[in-house]
Amino acid sequence: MADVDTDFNLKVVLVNFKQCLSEKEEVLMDPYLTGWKGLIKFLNNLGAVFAFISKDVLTKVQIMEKFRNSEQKENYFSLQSMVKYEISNNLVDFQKRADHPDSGCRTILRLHRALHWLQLFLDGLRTSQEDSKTSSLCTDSYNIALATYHPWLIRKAVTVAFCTLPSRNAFLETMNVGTPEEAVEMLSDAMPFIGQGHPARKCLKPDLNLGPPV
Ligand code: 1Q0
Repeated sequence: MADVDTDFNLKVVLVNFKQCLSEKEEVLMDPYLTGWKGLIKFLNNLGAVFAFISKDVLTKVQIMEKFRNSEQKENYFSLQSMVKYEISNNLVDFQKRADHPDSGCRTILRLHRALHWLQLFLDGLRTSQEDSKTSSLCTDSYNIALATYHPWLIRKAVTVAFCTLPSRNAFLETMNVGTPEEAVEMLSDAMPFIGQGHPARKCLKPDLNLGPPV
């Protein structure tokens, strides 16, 4: 089960996500979940205000780990094999959350939307001025990638949590990859492969008539 200790190094996390993508452009579940566990470490270091976010992510990672430890584990080897298996066995709710409230498809879709937020946020951090506010960078990326999918109460709670974030440079230092300048350089190297995760988002909408899993 998810074993989340406290050290955080963004480079290690990004390497995990890089390892997700197989030569056949499949997204492999185990390194994907390991990458997420790294992000949970970071969230845990941000303080109590972020606890509700890290709890939600941990729950979703645990749902996926349960599949990977079940008799069906081979079907959850990659995101693609998971989609194929769950769709062909009617294991995904499309109209309302009912018979399969915690399907792999709905769970991964939510994690993947959050990774889109992260991609936008890290790019904002990389390209912004030294005196930029992290709360504004976070809010802008949140509004693009996630806010549409969250109810009013969550949107408000998230906005309040963003206001407690450290400054841009302090943030870059928490990445544990050297000085803020070195962190920016590392992010510049990493951004192209972060974008490569997108084939996975396509595979989570296998039938456009059905829409995304609810
Ligand atoms: C840096 C600060 C991090 C802020 C995180 C921003 C994302 C806000 C997400 C808000 C989630 C609110 C909690 C619950 C939401 C759920 O309702 C929702 C839907 O799930 P369900 O089952 O109810 O349908 N859940 C989600 O949308 C998933 C949200 C996951 C958020 C994951 C955020 C990952 C952040 C990691 C921190 C990485 C920072 C990177 C390091 C940078 C270093 C310079």
